[in-house]
Amino acid sequence: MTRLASSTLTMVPPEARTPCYDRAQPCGVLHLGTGAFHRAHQATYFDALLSAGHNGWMICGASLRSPAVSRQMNPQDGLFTVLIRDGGEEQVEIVGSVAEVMVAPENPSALVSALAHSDVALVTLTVTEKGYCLDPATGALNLDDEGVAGDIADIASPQTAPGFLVAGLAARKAAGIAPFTVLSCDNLPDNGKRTREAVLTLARAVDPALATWIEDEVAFPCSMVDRIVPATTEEDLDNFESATGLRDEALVKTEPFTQWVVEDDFCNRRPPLDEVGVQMTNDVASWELVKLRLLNGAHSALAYLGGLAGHHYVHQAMAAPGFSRLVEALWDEAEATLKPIDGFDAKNYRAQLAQRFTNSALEHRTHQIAMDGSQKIPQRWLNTIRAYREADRGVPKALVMALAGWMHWQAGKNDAGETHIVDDPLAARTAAALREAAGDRMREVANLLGISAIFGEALPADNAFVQHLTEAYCSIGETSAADAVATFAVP
Ligand code: CS2
Repeated sequence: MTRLASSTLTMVPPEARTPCYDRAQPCGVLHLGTGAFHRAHQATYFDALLSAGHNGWMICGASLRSPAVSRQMNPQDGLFTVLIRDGGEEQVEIVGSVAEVMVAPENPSALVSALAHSDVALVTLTVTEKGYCLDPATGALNLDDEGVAGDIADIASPQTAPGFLVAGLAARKAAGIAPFTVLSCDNLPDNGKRTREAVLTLARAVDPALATWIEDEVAFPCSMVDRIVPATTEEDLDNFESATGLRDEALVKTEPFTQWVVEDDFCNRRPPLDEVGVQMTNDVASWELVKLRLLNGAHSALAYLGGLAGHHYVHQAMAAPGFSRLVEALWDEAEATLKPIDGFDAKNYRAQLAQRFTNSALEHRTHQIAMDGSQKIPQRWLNTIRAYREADRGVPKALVMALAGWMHWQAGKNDAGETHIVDDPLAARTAAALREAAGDRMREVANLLGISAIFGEALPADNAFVQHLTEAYCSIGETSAADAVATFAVP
């Protein structure tokens, strides 16, 4: 087996784009969470930047959990393939912007030293929603989280993303090195603000003077990221190997669409990302809401209802009876809660989303999107429902149906009675809520709504909402998710 690496780059098919720049240059970026999304998104923008001759913007990657990514990438000198798929078409790019990947748990202080290196001007993060250790309902740092408590007890050996940021910034302050900019690239509303709050809360708990310095000196711009990146399968790796003779364990597959909107607020050198298609703006929040409520909101609805109905992939769910009608209704509800943005055309955006969701070449698994729902649904659905209710528009039926789907998903069984794992940090809580209700559907709904870390206090007290939700939940229970969606009547 021949691995993709600098020495085997010549074996890559001639039509593939390969790095045309000297890769032996400083890492201006340190990235936390070098998973598939980072590789198909931010790493491709930095690859374009380096290709355009902007030196010093290689990425030093870090995995905060498993060593798997380093085993995939380090033997390949950080190189990896991006397959861009659209229906029957495929484009191949070899990306060279990642220099190496460190494994934080193996040597936390090595990562802290890397964060303190003066070449690093920017720290980017894709650690998923749960990686910030926030309370999903309030967005504040969860001080009861084990990792956070560990960081407070021993910040020299951090475990969490906020912990590494605090330790890295502390090391820079101590060495008299200017701080890096912290750029969150996760699907959270106000991701920069939330990251800042989390870092400040943690810093206050370990060293108040450091917290003041961070408050005064460090920029935490918000950003909106968008590209659909399904998890790579063994089959993808095997197919690439049989076509090229090269094994690429770090290969990622994605769609042609990509978008990155970044708030123009940097405290250290700013990479000229605007030259490679990044939208620099001062109104990221509006873009973020559009993306979370329309794209991610619909994605999660397709994941739970589609997953319950037995659809493995998003494009299959989109083609099943009633699903695209439900998605359109969900978009109507979500759109009603958004304020207009200059240069944003909701009709085109929705049409483009519908097309992206039907890209069958992506094979985007509903179960992948269903992961970590407790961390996702507050910003994807619940804030939308609240805004809709506050504007006196009645009860948003499609969002409520989606939420009823999420509730059924927690039982770990689909319409056909096949079991699935509820992959979620709060899975034990949702399971206990269902168990306690002993099969009484009204109580199941009430118990799940009682998990305030997800639902807060106001929504569970909203009677009209609870009544509609209970009806939707019962209708799925009495028939099936497939039927409930097929017969979903657009109000
Ligand atoms: C998806 C996202 O897995 C999920 O929750 O909704 O990863 C989605 O594909 C991206 O946000 C698209 O930009």
